[in-house]
Amino acid sequence: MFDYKQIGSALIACDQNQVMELINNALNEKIPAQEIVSKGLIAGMDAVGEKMQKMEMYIPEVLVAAKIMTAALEVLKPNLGATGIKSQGTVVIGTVKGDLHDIGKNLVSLMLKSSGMNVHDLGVNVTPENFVLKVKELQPDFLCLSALLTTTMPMMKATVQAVKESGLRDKVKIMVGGAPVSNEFAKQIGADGYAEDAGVAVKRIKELMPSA
Ligand code: B1M
Repeated sequence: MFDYKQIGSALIACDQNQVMELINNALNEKIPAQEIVSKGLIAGMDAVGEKMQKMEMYIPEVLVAAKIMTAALEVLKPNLGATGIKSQGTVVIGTVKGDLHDIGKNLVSLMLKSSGMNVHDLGVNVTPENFVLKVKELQPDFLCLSALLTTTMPMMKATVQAVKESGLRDKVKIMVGGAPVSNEFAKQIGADGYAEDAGVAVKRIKELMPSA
């Protein structure tokens, strides 16, 4: 049986070669890429987060671990879902102003693309004004906001508010996600939905898609 914990240990050790070797071994053992991501990489990053909190790992090391995770996701990309299928709708996604965390957002973006969505990823530290500009320009079905810090959650509210003020609120569904975010919070700020992880994000978006 594949030992997913080894991936976490290699992430904590910031050993990219080891992470890549383990991922290739798992793929050779025909383990689904989705499981390698959730049981290996995400669980590993959670362990990195715990070490960060206890000050057993510091920002430069966490950054290296994050870069390794991004590289690992690149390797797994072709195995994460269907490609070349007809577009199922348009999504604009980004991490809100003040927040530089992008691994989770990238994963959501990747999974949405794999499920046939046309995804426009605006990156990190996106201001409410820029979200509004892109909604105006691209007229997406969904606007997805990511936040990993409790201090940047209010930016989600500010973004929903800015979309309202632009007169576009009834033209786009807004979904929020990220570790500190909850369903309650989504309701409080007037978003249309919340997704706890990338898989759920794809499912919810498909359910809420206007033509569904
Ligand atoms: Co940051 N960081 N960090 N960090 N970091 C956390 C989030 C933290 C929980 C660590 C801790 O203390 N335990 C803590 C936040 C505490 C809080 O606010 N409650 C924290 C802190 C404090 C900070 C700094 C302030 C540290 C400092 O400078 N003193 C600083 C802030 C910088 C800033 O943003 N302005 C900071 C910096 C960094 C790094 C740059 C070093 C690096 C980010 C690198 C990068 O992203 N390129 C980093 C990292 C890596 C983390 C942890 C360790 C891992 C985050 C991650 O990538 N997880 C994190 C601890 C943790 O989360 N366990 C931590 C893996 C990822 C796949 O999961 O992002 O949750 P996640 O995404 C999931 C879901 O949340 C959901 O789906 C994803 C996939 O399933 N999801 C969505 C996410 N977005 C969605 C959008 C949707 C739907 C679902 O739209 C619909």
